[in-house]
Amino acid sequence: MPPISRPTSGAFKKKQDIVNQTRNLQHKTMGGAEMSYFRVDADQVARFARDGYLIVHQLLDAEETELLRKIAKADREILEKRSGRQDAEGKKALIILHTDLRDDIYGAIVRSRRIVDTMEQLLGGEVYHWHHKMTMKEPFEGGAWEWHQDYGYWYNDNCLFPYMASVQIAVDACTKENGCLQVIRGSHLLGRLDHGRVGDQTGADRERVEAALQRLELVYCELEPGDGVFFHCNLLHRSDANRSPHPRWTFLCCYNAARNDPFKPGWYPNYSPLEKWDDSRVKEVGRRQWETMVAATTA
Ligand SMILES: O=C(O)CCC(=O)C(=O)O
Repeated sequence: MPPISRPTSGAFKKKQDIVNQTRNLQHKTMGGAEMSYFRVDADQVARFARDGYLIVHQLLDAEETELLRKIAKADREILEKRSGRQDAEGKKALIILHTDLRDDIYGAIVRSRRIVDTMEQLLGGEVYHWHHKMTMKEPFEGGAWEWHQDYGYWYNDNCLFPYMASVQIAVDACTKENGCLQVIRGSHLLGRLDHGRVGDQTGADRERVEAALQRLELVYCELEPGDGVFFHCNLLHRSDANRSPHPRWTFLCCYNAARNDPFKPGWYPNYSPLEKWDDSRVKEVGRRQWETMVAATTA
């Protein structure tokens, strides 16, 4: 176990986060209904540069979150094609990953301005879609994700610079008990560490991780459904096995900077422009997708 465990989320911090989040919601009137979408500000960009991560509460609103949850949980492709990655103890965390974008709720979230514009601010320039995925830990069974940096292995996908980042969006509530994301604050500044095999996964050098844990703060990113955490590709992160009766599904969208196009083709896509969609399309596309799914089951 890591020697230091100091969750940051005191009452003050939580309040501050909510104040910041509220300040950064952009209000629009769409068809008479008031809609609010997240827009990152300079202070949050600076915090991301310092900490390597940024938590945004209600990145998706209640209806969008519910659409994502019910579509994902009824999605046959996820159930049939997801695969397991064994952790150090032999338990499996489940994952399904796509490099293509479709006109479904997943594609609408990946392309949504609130996320793409934020990524562009955080990474300092145009970004494109690297991949997106659902990670799933079923009650009592779901395994851990071991300590790693995403650039620990994306480096081997021919990206020269660590100009890459992800956002993890909670589909279910993510808690300490069901294996929420843990991050080592500021560890993205360590640079890329050596990685090796841990179970079926790629894990960061244990000795370095322990040394980082002695010096930097371990943060448990507990999220409500619809909350998101943006994190830098060199940020050390992990998550525990699910020891609870509650599922823990999360949706992750991953981006590469356009100026960091892989220097030779690999498994992940080379640069192609990412179409940005208005935030309102998440709901629009999600509602249509859900209606189609319901109609298919009742036909
Ligand atoms: O789902 C999780 O908890 C972690 C996923 C992760 O580490 C990753 O996608 O890099």
